[in-house]
Amino acid sequence: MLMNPAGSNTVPPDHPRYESLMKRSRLISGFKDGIVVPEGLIAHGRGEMFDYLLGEVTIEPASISERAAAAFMLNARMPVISVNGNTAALCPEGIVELSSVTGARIEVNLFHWSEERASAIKAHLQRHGAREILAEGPDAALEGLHHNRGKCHVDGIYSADVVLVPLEDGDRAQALARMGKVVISIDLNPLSRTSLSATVSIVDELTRAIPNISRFARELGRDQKKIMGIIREYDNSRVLRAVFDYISKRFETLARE
Ligand code: PTJ
Repeated sequence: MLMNPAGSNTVPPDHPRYESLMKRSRLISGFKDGIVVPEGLIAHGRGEMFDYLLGEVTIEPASISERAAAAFMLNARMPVISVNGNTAALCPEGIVELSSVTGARIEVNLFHWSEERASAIKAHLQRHGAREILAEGPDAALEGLHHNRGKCHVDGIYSADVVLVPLEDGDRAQALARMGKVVISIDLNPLSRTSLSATVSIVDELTRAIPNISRFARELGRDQKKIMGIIREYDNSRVLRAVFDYISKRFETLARE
């Protein structure tokens, strides 16, 4: 039986909702440690709801996006993984692994900015093996976002050509897209502005998506021909249509059972 990181309670591994309860537990723990904001707990609930619609599995269209994400990141001049409170709490080891497989920088970017939280998230990622992390002292602003949400680093997403944004706010995803970057989103809501404005929309749960991208990146290695082929053939509108189709067919099937 694993200890529940949120406190003294334990989550029995044979509980049918074990995985889900452990994710909540990680977020509550992150909230108590000043990593996750209260809004992050609400955002997670919304994500859980969409995950139910997908059947809590990586569906084929998401897998196609995850493979494309790996290809774009491997082909990038400067790939950056943007990490917020929820991402750091849920998947720190996965982020560190993906950064090492793809050579992407890790940058802490927050919707609800505070220097203290950026610092706490950086320390949390370092405890999970991350070395270089851009966090405190942002020195740039995303074009068109003249408030805290625009804060970033010149050596991070500001100059990146490919940016992975898990659980991103729509305004910031759109600002990055307007700046001409390849935006790879991970968002369980296929209707969010983030999913609709990304170059590669991964409609999958974060802790499934991140290791999947790492696996695809490892498989692709330095096979430039394969990488370029995947990039050329990738069609994000087709992927999003396939997600809508999957959800509606799943409901049609359930309705007939
Ligand atoms: O740490 P901060 O200050 O940067 O704030 C982070 C949050 C998540 C609070 C902030 O970015 C925010 O408010 O995001 P939104 O606009 O609520 O969007 C979050 C999106 O992520 C929603 O569409 C959710 O469905 C989705 N989501 C939530 N949990 C997961 C998820 N998608 C994939 N995996 C999840 N675990």
